[in-house]
Amino acid sequence: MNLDSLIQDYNNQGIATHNRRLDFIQNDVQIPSNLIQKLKDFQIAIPSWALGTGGTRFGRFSGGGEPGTLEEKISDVGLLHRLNKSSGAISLHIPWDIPSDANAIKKLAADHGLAFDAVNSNTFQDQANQALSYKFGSLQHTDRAVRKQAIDHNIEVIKHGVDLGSKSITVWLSDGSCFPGQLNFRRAYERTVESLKEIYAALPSDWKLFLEYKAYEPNFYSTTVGDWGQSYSMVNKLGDKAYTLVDLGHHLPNANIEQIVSLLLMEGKLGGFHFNDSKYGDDDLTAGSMKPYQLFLIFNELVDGMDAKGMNHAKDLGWMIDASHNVKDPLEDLLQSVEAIQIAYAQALLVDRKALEAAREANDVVRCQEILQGVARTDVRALVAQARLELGGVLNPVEFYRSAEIRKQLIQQRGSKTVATGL
Ligand code: RM4
Ligand code: MN
Ligand code: MN
Repeated sequence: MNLDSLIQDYNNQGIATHNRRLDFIQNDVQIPSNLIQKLKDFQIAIPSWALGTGGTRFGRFSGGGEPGTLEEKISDVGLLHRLNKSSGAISLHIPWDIPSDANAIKKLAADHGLAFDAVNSNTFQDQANQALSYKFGSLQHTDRAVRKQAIDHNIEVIKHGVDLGSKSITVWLSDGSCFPGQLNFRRAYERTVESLKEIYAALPSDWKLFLEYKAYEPNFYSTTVGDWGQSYSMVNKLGDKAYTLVDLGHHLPNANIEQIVSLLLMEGKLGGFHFNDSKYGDDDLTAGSMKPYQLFLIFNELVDGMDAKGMNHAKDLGWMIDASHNVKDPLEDLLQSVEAIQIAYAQALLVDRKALEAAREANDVVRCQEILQGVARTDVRALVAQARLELGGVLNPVEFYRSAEIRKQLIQQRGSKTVATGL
């Protein structure tokens, strides 16, 4: 039986239960009339570097059937999108995923209903054929020739993106220092800005540059783009097309990410997101698996801040997952992440903003908490499933993926020893 009819059968079996759950929430909660449409419009890009099993520096335990080529990666993302109808884009990492024939890759993606989200450069590793080393940094490097090599690589990445119809580049630098005294902070900052300006100058007019920050790792003493303040001050120096990108795992413990998001949005400098979750550091775990309330609070600020500026939720920011999967099937993990993001978004859309604002003005702290937690404790999964169903997706993607034994088929097709490039 083909996938479409399997999905049809599966949905038919679950529809009565689904309708009961949907009725319940519709009777229980005041649902804005455009909520389902907003959920339907909201697409989350899947990273090309997270379709295989990730590892730690201690080991890697593959589950088999990993995509060995870019074509197979696109087919995996296409499959996710076929199931959830909300993963309609892929974000490529260069040189891990260089399209050899851009037109053919573009067509393949389009056949799966996929667009290309931000392209990502990589100057945090040395490649086999590379002339100069990034051991002591790339855009900040003391040697102009190394900086030039890194700048040229970023411009190359933009060119690949143009060929694919991508509209943004994400720059994440591991530049920094491992020991006190190693680096002149001011010079490193200035050199980085200077290099970024050259990359920025190569941006097509309808493109955006996202500058991602990270507090530490692989440099353990300082990171040159270490927090949102550093990224924000740099993108301000670049121009209107440069924005800060927030990766949820890149903060020091207990950072108030929702406040950072709120202020960056207010300043018009929030460009995009890398979703994941973490307990200790840049753990790259499934979105919403550790701190679902924080994810909701972040979406609460996103919706509030975007509405304040009349922004389009689906299109005006880059929504991407950046995760790694050590012990889960990567495809199941990504389905879980997308669902968690949609749940947090749906909940944020349910917040009674007038009531919240009134309670804030009255300094009614208890009421503020009641409003937010009331929403966070509402089970909105039937709303998310309804949006998926209306788009032709699957009622419960993870359950369907298992019942259709998709991983088993992928292992049969690709073998159990394939290794995907990426994290
Ligand atoms: C970094 C960062 C970047 C990602 C690389 C692979 O920690 O999050 O976004 O491109 O990992
Ligand atoms: Mn990231
Ligand atoms: Mn990261």
